[in-house]
Amino acid sequence: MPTPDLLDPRKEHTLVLIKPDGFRRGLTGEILRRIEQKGYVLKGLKIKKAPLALLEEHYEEHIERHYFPALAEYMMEGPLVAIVAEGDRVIEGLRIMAGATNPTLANPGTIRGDLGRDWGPDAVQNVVHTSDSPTSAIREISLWFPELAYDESGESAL
Ligand code: FUP
Repeated sequence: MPTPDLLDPRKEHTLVLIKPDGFRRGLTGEILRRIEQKGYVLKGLKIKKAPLALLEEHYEEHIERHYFPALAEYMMEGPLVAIVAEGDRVIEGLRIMAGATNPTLANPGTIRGDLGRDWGPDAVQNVVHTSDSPTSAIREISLWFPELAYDESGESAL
């Protein structure tokens, strides 16, 4: 009997984080609205203060980079919102909706282009994170939503 709150691995999922700048600025509703109006389905949603150990795992590819300490500090400035979104090609779709990493350069119409900008020389505050590949999405969802671990039987969906 499948457990109803597990994710169906036959469907595509991605992790979205509304970073602390986005949450603090009251942009959560606007970002959720965009995700839902695009037609993606919310499968997980929580407000959380990220511990350093979680960020070190989440940003494992960046941990040796010079900017990692500033990035971690920014990500721990306050609560963030973690989201699992579901839908066909949702990983690619949300990357396009998020826009370029640098919010000053991100196109208008994207989340970062419409809602973000540079705020000075410290960490790039770009409002959202979205998973960049199916492998990253599975890894990141299991980090932020261990309770939503994929149902290997493929039988369950919310
Ligand atoms: P993205 O996939 O667009 O979220 O961006 P990256 O995976 O390249 O980078 C992850 C995060 O590291 C970005 F959100 C911002 C931060 N970063 C910096 O702060 N400085 C840099 O030079 C590069 C990335």
